[in-house]
Parts: sequence; structure tokens; C-alpha cells
Amino acid sequence: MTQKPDLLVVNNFHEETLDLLDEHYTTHHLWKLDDTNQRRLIANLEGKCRAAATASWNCDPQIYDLQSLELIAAFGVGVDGIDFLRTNALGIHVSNTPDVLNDAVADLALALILATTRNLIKADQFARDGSWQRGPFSFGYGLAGKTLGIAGLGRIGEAIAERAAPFKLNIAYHNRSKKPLPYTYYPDLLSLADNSDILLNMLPGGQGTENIIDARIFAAIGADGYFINVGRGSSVDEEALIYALQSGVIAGAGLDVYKNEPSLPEGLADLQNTVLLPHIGSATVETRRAMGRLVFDNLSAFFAGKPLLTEVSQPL
Ligand code: NAP
Ligand code: 8YV
Repeated sequence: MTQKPDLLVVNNFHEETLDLLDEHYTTHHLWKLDDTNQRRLIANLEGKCRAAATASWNCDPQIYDLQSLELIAAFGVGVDGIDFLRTNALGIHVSNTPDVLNDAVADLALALILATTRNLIKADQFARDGSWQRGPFSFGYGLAGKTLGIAGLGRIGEAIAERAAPFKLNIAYHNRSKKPLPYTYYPDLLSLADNSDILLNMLPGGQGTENIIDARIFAAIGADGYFINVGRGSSVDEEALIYALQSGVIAGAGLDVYKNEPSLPEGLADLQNTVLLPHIGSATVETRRAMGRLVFDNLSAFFAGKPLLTEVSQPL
């Protein structure tokens, strides 16, 4: 019987996928060990372990000490957890899980837009706790004829735009480059915010987008406007967001992502004009399974000496 290849499992990103990896590889679970044993494991794997599997947005930097590492197979599309300065310098390949999660994340984005503009979470509470007996629930805002501005019209952004059109929303977007699509393009984020009733962030995280959504953007969204974030919390100046929500600079916000997950910024949870979700964009049984399968397939391709299915190249 041939020996199963060694695989470093960095964190507990998806139980079902970890079981699959345990079956096919000699797995070494870094996340199960204390600091001393983690360092020991990395040293012991030197020369014999060529691949690691990790969550894409969160990766233990100790793995870069493993000089025999050639592949990081990441679970997730947003690779802001990977240090590309180091992978590029060390010649480590990186794969991620694009496309298989577009539908789930786009569905969630639409759900969040509706929940926020129609105040659905509070309405549910209102019906349950008897408040309804004392009078009707407050009005929400409609979508027909409004403009949804998408910051980051990529794979997921396009899936959101397709879903938004049947709600009679006009679509506008900002990317660094214009696409041959029938949506209104704004070459800068401020103009997009200025011309949107709802601004939705679908940008990747990382240095290029850090704090890009700041007080100026909230002022441009305006007092009748909403901010929705399904991209990354790192793109948002959260202090400015909280101030904008407290002082009526914007009407409300629906958020799936935050800067310091799983913590929320102080004061956010007290605000009634928000819908707050715990980073569940891709969290369906089917999607997480498909993401895990893609991690597995990238590893299989690597160990078979074939090209990776979904390699990320991140020029710096
Ligand atoms: P994608 O296809 O790469 O789309 C990203 C878009 O953003 C591209 O169209 C790109 O266009 C634009 N962009 C990138 N950097 C920019 C910048 N500095 N300024 C302006 N536009 C910029 O990625 P995707 O698959 O749609 O995923 C997008 C992100 O969603 C991920 O990176 C991840 O952070 C987040 N995400 C969140 C969840 C969740 O659970 N909430 C789930 C999955 C993904 P240009 O290159 O033309 O600028
Ligand atoms: C996470 C995501 O990967 O794909 C991304 O970029 O943000 C999510 O799908 C998910 O939370 C699994 O860790």
C-alpha cells in the first residue's frame, strides 16, 4: 500500500471537508495543538510535507516557516488571510474556491437588503411579543425604481445584480475597470455612493481596499440611503459607520462581515437601524460542501502533478 501524502491542516474550516482530508491524507492538525507543539509539528514536517489546507480569510503565519511547503489550498474565495508577499517570495502556490459560492452569497445579499430596508428582524419580534396589539409596525422602504450600487462587481457582484433586476432595482457599480455589461459604471467609489440608494460592498479585503468606505462615502449615501456589506469588514471605517448610523447620516445598514470577527465593533449591537449577521454568506450545506470538494480537488491535482483547478495569482 502506498503511503498517504502528508497534509498540514491549519484550522478547523469545515468539519466535513476535514473528515475527507483525514481519509485521503496523513493529516497533521495544527489548530489542535498548543504553541509549543505547533512549533514542534512544523519542524517535524520539514522536508516531507508539501501542502497545507486552511480557511482563506484566516491562516496561521507559522506555516510559512515550513520550507518544504509548495501549496496552500484555501477554503473560501477571499484570500486576504494569505500573505502573498511571503508565498510569492517562497514560491508557494495558492488555490481558493471561487464561483461555487456565488449563488449562496448572492442570495444572502438580497435577503440582507430586504431584511434591512423592510426592518424584518424587528418586525418578527413585533409580531411575537404582542407589540402588534398596540398598533401597526413602522413602514419600510421599497426597492422598485431605486439604485443599487455595487462596489466590486465581480463573480458574486454579477450574481447579485442578476437577482436585483427582478426587484426593479437599477444597477450601478464601481470596479477599477469597466465591464461590457448594461449597468451604469462609476470610475470612483464616491460617485457610485452619491448615485446609489443602497450601496453594497462586495470588494475583496486586503490593503487595496482597506477603510475605503469611510465618512465621505456614508455622507454620499445620504440620510435615506442604506449600506450593505457582504465583502469584508476591513474595507470599512467602522467608527465612521457607527457615527453615520447613530446620527442619521445614513438610514440603516445590513452587515455580514466585520473587521475583527467574531467580535463586533463597540456600540454596533445597540443600534436598532441595523441587521447584523455572523458572516454566513456562503453558509449553506451545499455550498460549503462544494467549497470543500474544490479544496480536495486542488490537492488531488497538485499531488498528481497536474495544474491546479483554481490557482490564485496575486501580483504585488
Ligand atoms: P471577484 O470576482 O474578484 O470580484 C471582485 C471585484 O472587485 C472585481 O470585479 C474587481 O474589479 C473589483 N475590485 C477589486 N479590487 C478593487 C479596488 N481596489 N477598487 C475597486 N474595485 C476593485 O471576487 P468575488 O468572487 O466576487 O468575491 C468578492 C469578495 O467577496 C471576496 O474577495 C470576499 O472578500 C468576499 N466574500 C464574502 C463572503 C461572505 O460570506 N460574506 C463570501 C464570499 C466572498 P477590478 O479588478 O476591475 O477592479
Ligand atoms: C468564508 C468567505 O470562506 O469565501 C470567502 O471569502 O468569506 C466565506 O465563504 C467562509 O466563512 C468559510 O470560512
